[in-house]
Amino acid sequence: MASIFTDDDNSLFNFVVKDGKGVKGLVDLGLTKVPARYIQPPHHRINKQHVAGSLENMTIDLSELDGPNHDQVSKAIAHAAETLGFFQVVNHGVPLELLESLKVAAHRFFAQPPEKKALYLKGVSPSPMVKYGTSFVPEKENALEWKDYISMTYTNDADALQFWPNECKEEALEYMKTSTEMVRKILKTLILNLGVKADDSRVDELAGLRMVNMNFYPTCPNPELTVGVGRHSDMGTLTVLLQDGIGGLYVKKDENATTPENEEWIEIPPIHGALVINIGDTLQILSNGRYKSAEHRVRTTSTESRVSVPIFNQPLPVVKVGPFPELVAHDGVARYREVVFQDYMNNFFAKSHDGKNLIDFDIVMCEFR
Ligand SMILES: O=C(O)CCC(=O)C(=O)O
Repeated sequence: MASIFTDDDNSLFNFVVKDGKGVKGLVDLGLTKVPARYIQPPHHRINKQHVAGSLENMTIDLSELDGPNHDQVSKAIAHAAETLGFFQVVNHGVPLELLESLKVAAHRFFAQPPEKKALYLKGVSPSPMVKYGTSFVPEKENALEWKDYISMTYTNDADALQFWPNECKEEALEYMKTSTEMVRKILKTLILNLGVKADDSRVDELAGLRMVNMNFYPTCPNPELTVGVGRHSDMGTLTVLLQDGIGGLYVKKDENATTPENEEWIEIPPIHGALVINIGDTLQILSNGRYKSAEHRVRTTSTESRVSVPIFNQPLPVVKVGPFPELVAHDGVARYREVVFQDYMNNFFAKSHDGKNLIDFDIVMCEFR
């Protein structure tokens, strides 16, 4: 297969990105080694030596938030948000059968012929709220990510039912709806734990922009050279993630580790029926740095294709995101400047994945003001 692409022309890029064949299209050609365009520089590869085990004891039973153990569970959620920025939840209110159907729906969407998926490419998709693509921002990346995706932003039910792909729309919509109450509860708990009042309208506007993605990571002939998703943090408030049983999601343990040699990464193990929750940049900013929006990334595998289904819960675009005034008064400093969420999003999608550069830039802005 390698013979149909050359490294010095755009044929591979056109095939994968512009024509919408995706990584899946490449793999279906039967390639035996990854094209040069997918080879990551050494510091972005996932080196097994830096894996410091897996996150076994961070599973929280959310049903206990409504019972006599409320205080204990609420503290456990805050502790996870202050330390790793990742935890898993069970008894979350999303039916287990739906979680299974979602994985099936994701496989169903990506198993379609490329021309069906290409109907949702940017620029031709029937709605700007639905986008099929590959990698993250391929035009800006030196090395591409080994991932195809479909992204569906929720505006209202009628639009979702009209524009989201038939192969997955019912499952995706139901997932978003049945997880909304859980997101509200976790967010409220986290805000209250900061000593800040959390009325419903504030909570709703902080998580009012919801995007359901389905990620597809085809089998890869050289997992040691590639990444499924490069190191990044999420920009929103809270991410809910369903992963299948294959594994490969890693979180950076110590955010102060600055060189690849002293970094340690922890795997978030797949747990049947559980959902992964992680803190996004918005919550780190709101909390004036108390909660950690953890850097994470995904490895590829040579054995089986993997799917994951995140819901990115984000502030409405017009919302101004800055540290809660109560915390600034207490801390004597605002560690982040206030930013309109739409601007933060524009910056996020303008650059390739490269750790926490966006929020770190915000900190620098504040220190030098
Ligand atoms: O696939 C995963 O486990 C994580 C996906 C992710 O980090 C993302 O879509 O931003």
